[in-house]
Amino acid sequence: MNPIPVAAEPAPFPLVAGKTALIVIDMQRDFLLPGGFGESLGNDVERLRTVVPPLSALLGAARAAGITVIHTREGHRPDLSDCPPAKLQRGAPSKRIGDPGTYGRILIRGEYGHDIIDELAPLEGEVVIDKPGKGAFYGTDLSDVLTGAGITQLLITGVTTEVCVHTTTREANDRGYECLVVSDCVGSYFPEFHRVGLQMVTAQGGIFGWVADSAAVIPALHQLTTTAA
Ligand code: C5J
Repeated sequence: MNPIPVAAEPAPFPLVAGKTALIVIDMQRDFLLPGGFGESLGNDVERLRTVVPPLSALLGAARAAGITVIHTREGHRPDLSDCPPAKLQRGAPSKRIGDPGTYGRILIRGEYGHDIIDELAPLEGEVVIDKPGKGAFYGTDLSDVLTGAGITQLLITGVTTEVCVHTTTREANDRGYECLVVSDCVGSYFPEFHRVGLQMVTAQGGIFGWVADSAAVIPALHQLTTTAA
């Protein structure tokens, strides 16, 4: 089947049936819930929460189209053995990874706050990648999962635009994946970082990939569904 072109910057993005995965990055309670880790650092979590409705709609369309869905969670083992001291010691001294927070120990696997928000909870059979770093490839088996599923195209969503979304997009681009960052399905605590982060993806003819909004991607996913049926 021919790729379905998605209207995107800097050029149409080729959506390829059977070779496309939706990546949902770090939509975790620690980052998104009022009273959580993100808010305790002085951030306005509402900026991230604007991502939830369009991302829910995109996730629904991706599931209906039968494309591979992969969720990620940033976090660490309870003994912090996979958290480099440089990461642990940086940031606000009052709240550090592993400290007790409103939703359990901050960014520790198995804690309530580490898990994905209810609205975007993974379905049975969807892959969840636990990552110790900002990029989803570092220290994980994401490469093996994508290679095994024959994926070449990534729809990248989640938080935050300039940190984990950007790092993952760069890692994926270097590995040869074609990456479309969905602009209203990624979010940042900092509007300026979000805006410039998206510009950086498409600069110089798409140095890291493509950018389009969910209004452009969802109809293409519907088309994938009807063509496959
Ligand atoms: C951060 C992330 N910002 N998921 N994590 O520490 O972007």
